[in-house]
Amino acid sequence: MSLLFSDRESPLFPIPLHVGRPNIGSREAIHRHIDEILDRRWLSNEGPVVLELERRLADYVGVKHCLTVCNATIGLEIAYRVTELSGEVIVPSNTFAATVHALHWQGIKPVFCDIDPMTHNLDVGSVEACITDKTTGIVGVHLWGRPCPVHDLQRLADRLGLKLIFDAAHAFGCSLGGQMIGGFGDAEVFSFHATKFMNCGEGGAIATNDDDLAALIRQTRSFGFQGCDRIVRVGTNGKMNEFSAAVGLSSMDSIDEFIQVNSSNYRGYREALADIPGVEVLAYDEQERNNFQYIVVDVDEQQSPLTRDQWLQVLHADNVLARRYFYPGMHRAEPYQSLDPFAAKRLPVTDAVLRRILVLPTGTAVGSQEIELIGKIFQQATVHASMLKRQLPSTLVLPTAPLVPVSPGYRKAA
Ligand code: T4K
Repeated sequence: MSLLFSDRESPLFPIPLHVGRPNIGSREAIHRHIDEILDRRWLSNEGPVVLELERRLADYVGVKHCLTVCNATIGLEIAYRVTELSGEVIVPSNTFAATVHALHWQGIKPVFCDIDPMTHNLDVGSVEACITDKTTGIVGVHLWGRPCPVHDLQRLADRLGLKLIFDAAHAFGCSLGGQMIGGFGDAEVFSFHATKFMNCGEGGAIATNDDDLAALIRQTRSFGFQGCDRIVRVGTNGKMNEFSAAVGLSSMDSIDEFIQVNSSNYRGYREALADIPGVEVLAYDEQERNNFQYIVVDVDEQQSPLTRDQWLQVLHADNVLARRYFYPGMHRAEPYQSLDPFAAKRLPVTDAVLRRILVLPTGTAVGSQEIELIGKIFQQATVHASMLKRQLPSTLVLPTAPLVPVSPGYRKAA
């Protein structure tokens, strides 16, 4: 029920607006691919659609190898394993669980280090301060698609003989200094999950320019097989199937359109929220290529009429299901909190950033009309801030129910 529009009995948006509503490419292309896949009776194991997608991805990114996997989480596990990470690895806490779980899953200790307050990416000074004689690598996350300080991290890694992996789950289609993300470090891992602007339903890819590493990745994602019945190393099942690759190919066909929509939404949001005090849509560097897939709002509670969590409640009441990625941080998630209970002491910037961020819906399910209405919610809430402040707690108790679609309207939604 809307907290702002008292003339309305239902929320402003009858159908919820999600942050991660998938972009859908050409249905005809997907159906055609699926028919061909069924005719061929070749459904997985490096089939022709997967191989075509890998060629397209590698061309787009400008890397020698872009090896598909069933999701980025497994992709990270494989990347960590083939680069022989062990002992301790430096990683940000302000990331999705997968970056960190994939380390712990393989018996590696994640050591959280702090981030830069402007970029939200690894702070090189903090990385260096966390290094011990057990450190074997650094994992950077190109958060929101904005690149890490790649060159400084590479220099540090080279100097200390460390491996450097990038979790590029958010950064497909983004560049640094004109070079596409995918070609940096030892390997970079993309996500093509349903909620990513380029998606396979579930999927991901490991990009690398290293031929030997690529060969290891191929074996590792397929049980360690070399050829038909020879197993040469420990492996897993990380293969992408043909149906996911078909969705990925149609997504690649529409990639320019998806980026165009995201970019226009980004501009729309910046305009719509420009006059709200203490509320700022994080900027992308327009000298670079961006995918604009995350609309990240920074709330400065000293200036803003409402706290970040109050904004969240106001938006949710009108069915704008904004998220506070990646609150409260992996250092406060189990088992990491118990394993390193004092991590927060060295993460003041991480904690501050995690309290300020709100992510708004975008993608092809959102357009200028929705953004205009969301702008109106912010404006009205600013006008009625005193009333809302009396009504709403300043910090939010997390909902226990998942945000799962139930309305029949979903069937019709684009
Ligand atoms: N590294 C980083 C930095 C990442 O952000 C991620 C994933 C990974 C690694 C691992 O990548 P994968 O292994 O997933 O390939 C979502 C995504 O599930 C997750 O992939 C993504 N990051 C993360 C940032 O967002 P949740 O838990 O916030 O939301 P989820 O999946 O429930 O979806 C969000 C909303 O989207 C839902 O409330 C409803 C809507 N939705 C979702 C799906 C799946 C739809 O409308 N349709 C759909 O099909 O994690």
